[in-house]
Amino acid sequence: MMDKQMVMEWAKMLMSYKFALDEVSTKLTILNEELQFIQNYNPIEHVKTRIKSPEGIVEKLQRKGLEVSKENAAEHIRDIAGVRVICSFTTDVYRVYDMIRSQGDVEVIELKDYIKHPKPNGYQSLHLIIQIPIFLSDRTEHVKVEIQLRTIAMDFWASLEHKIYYQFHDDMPESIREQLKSTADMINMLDRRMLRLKEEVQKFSDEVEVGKQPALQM
Ligand code: 0O2
Repeated sequence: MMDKQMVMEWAKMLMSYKFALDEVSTKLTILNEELQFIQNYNPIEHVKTRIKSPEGIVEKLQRKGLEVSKENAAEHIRDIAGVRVICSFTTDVYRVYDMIRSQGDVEVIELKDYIKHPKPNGYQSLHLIIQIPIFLSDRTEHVKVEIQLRTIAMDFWASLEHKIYYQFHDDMPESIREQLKSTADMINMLDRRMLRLKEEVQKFSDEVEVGKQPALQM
């Protein structure tokens, strides 16, 4: 149970995470709009942000066997601020990752590639923990943000798996576990086929463009 003073302190801490999320969202919007302008192409389908609730933070600290304190939360809970970036194709996921990590004020402190190395249940995503500065009236704070990047198809799978997991926890029936794994494999195949299809279509449009050039020069 938190007293009034503690509630105020936690609210202040969460405010910093909210500002960090605002910064990351703005960065992603700028990158997407710039690419739309220059190349007429958006690598990002959509972005979702969320701040973990104080109850969620307390529960995660307790699960990790840590004392509930603001300091432990800031040090050990790295997904207080979470951003999920949904892209059309796997190539876009890595493209957005490259753009994020090359921003001057972004420090990538951890990378987990569950696309190249899916989890045993089939989960695929690229996870980053980044640290970015936020500039307050009297100080600069360096705030951690978890970014999950995945394709629309991977997101479709992960949303259903998340719901199923919360229903069964560790008692998931074997048949459900197997179906989740086999649908994850289908998702992987679908992503690869969609990418091949897109590349093939791109080749056609490039040829049309090349074919057009002499006509344009005439
Ligand atoms: P929620 O409810 O989404 O916030 P850590 O956070 O570093 O202590 P871990 O497991 O090492 O714990 O981190 P990891 O692997 O980077 O996973 C963190 C988040 O990724 C999870 O947050 C989920 O959002 C997502 N995730 C990881 N594995 C799975 C999975 O198998 N299925 C689905 N659907 N999502 C997954 P939380 O806090 O567990 O949950």
